[in-house]
Amino acid sequence: MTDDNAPKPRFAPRVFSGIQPSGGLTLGNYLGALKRFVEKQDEGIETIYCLVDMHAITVWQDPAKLRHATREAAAAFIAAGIDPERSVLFNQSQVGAHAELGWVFNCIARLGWMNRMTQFKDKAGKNAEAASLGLYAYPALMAADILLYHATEVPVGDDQKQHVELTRDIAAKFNHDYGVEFFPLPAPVIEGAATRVMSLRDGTKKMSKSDPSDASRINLTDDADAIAQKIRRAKTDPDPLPDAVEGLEGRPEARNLVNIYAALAGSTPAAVLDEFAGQGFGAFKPRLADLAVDRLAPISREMARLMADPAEIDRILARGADRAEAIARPILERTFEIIGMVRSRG
Ligand code: AQP
Repeated sequence: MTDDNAPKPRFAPRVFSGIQPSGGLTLGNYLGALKRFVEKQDEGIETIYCLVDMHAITVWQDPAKLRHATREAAAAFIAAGIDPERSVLFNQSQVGAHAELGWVFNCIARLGWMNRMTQFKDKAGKNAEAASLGLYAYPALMAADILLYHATEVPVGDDQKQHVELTRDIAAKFNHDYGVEFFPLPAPVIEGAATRVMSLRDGTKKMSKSDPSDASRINLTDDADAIAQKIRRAKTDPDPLPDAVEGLEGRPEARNLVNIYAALAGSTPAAVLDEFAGQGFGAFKPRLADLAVDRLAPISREMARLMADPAEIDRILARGADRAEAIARPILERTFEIIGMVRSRG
């Protein structure tokens, strides 16, 4: 029975998240983000998913490769289970409101906040002077991506938690400065056994699509042989698997492979160790490879099928962009009114 007197949430539940088409998607993107996006869609919440091509160009992208990666990422979303009828699926640059609200948020975010963003430090590295201004401003554009839809939930991998928290700070400061309750404070949703999939070559480094070493990651386009070979060659240690999760302490590579297994199997690291305790990687890796191929091969097959018709992918993105624009534009217009911009074009 519903309680009619219970306070109504001010914002309806709405999910927004995105992935950069800055290369082919990896197992990390799949387990940390894409798989979760599908689960959210299937929970029946309104879901909006974006290929954030404007974020991708914060570091140099070859134009032909960017176009290809954007279509391929769209194919990956659909192959993984995103239904473009039930979810809104589009690429960011087709909805100009993202850049417009991004500018407004550049004027809300404080330099002190941006200076604390660890991803900028990681990506800019030692040569921060040569990094683009866009790379520095990236989190303000990401806040715009989310708040443009009044999204309340943002499924992300662990590495993006700080950016979603910054989004909350930007929303709160906007609301406070203008004396409104206009933007929701969205919550990061970081769940599952593999919220931070690590490199297969270095268990202390995140698996990343832009890592120069292809052996460090599993790509969603890898065939069964490539997946098996990368797992066989993944860095490990000589000890057998422990019988409890605490035994993975100080063994980042072992922990990573156990987490990947658990996430692919829809299980938990503890249950995986129950099954494999005492076994070495010689026994564990082939089982992990079989599981990975079993889960990923249907996705890469479907991606290949979809990529044979790029015009259809473009049509899906165009339709998604129209639907996204219909939600975003009124929110942007209201934002401009709140901040005192004259809007006289009707
Ligand atoms: N290794 C990972 N484990 C779990 N989740 C991950 N994500 C990325 N890598 C992992 C999640 O995927 C979503 C999209 O990420 P992104 O493409 O916007 O950028 P990113 O986080 O910087 O990912 P990459 O692969 O490392 O991209 P590049 O190499 O271009 O910088 C996010 O939800 C992210 O958490």
